[in-house]
Amino acid sequence: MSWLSKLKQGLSKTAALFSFGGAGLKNLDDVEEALLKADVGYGTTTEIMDAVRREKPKDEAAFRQVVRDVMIRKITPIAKPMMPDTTHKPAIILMIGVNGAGKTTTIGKLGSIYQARGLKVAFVAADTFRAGATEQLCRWGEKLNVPTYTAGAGADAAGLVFDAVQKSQKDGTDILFIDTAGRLQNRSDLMEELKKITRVIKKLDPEAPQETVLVLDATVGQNAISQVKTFREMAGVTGLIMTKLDGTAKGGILVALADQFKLPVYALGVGEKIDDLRPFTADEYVTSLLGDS
Ligand SMILES: Nc1nc2c(ncn2[C@@H]2O[C@H](COP(=O)(O)OP(=O)(O)OP(=O)(O)O)[C@@H](O)[C@H]2O)c(=O)[nH]1
Ligand SMILES: [Mg+2]
Repeated sequence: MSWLSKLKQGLSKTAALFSFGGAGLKNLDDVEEALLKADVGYGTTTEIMDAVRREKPKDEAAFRQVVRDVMIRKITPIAKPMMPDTTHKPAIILMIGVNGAGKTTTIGKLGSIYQARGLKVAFVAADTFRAGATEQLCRWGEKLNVPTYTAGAGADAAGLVFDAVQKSQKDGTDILFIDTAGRLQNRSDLMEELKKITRVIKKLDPEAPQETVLVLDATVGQNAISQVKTFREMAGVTGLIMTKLDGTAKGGILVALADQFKLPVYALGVGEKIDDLRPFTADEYVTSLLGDS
């Protein structure tokens, strides 16, 4: 299946909310409700409704164009590929997020992408909290033949990161991905650990981490907003990756995030397999979100 059809299929539950049909145009309340249900957020919904009232589209096609224009305008500035500066060795990418968001899987997918570009990649299994987390990243490492730094469950994550960064600085690694434990916003101990990891990295390289990527699960909908707020405060997020866009009706949340935070969205996850991560482009996304009809 092509990438676009996968995204379309993934967002089809959201797109179904936009199947206004002829009747929808007569009832602006229905339109407003569809937008709010798709989680595009209150601000974007208001803007779209204002544009609809102003431009008074005559038919379904014109109507969809108005919605599309507002969304494209919101999303275009944040649809940026991740371009770590690999003249700086290693570029350190710290992956963070709540439990089960898709951090480890996304590291595997990203590792494969950068490796295919001829870059020397390494992983750090700094999730020493969850049993099995190290093995999970090691499996990706083995699959890709990417060296993976490990310390095992219960070890000091910051200590492992220190060693891994130091070794990578010597052996010419281009990109070092650091996997971290999932942490809910209210786990202050784990949030402190995250700060400690960042401090340790900076001790060895004041300009690092080059990227701190917050991985968000699209299925959580509006909760993504509070996740961005908390992690941004704790760890200074530089960009977002949204996973699980296959099979959610909450795909509109990206529009709300774009509106509120202006953080770049580097990629989208549309499945569990290695090639199920793709760059985020405004046009493809909005077309998938609104559906074809
Ligand atoms: N359908 C789908 N599943 C995904 C996607 N990304 C990750 N997953 C699945 O989501 C589950 C959790 O993914 P992980 O990568 O382990 O998530 P994590 O953030 O590392 O989880 P913790 O380490 O427990 O915090 C796994 O079963 C993945 O295969 C995606 O884009 N689509
Ligand atoms: Mg993980």
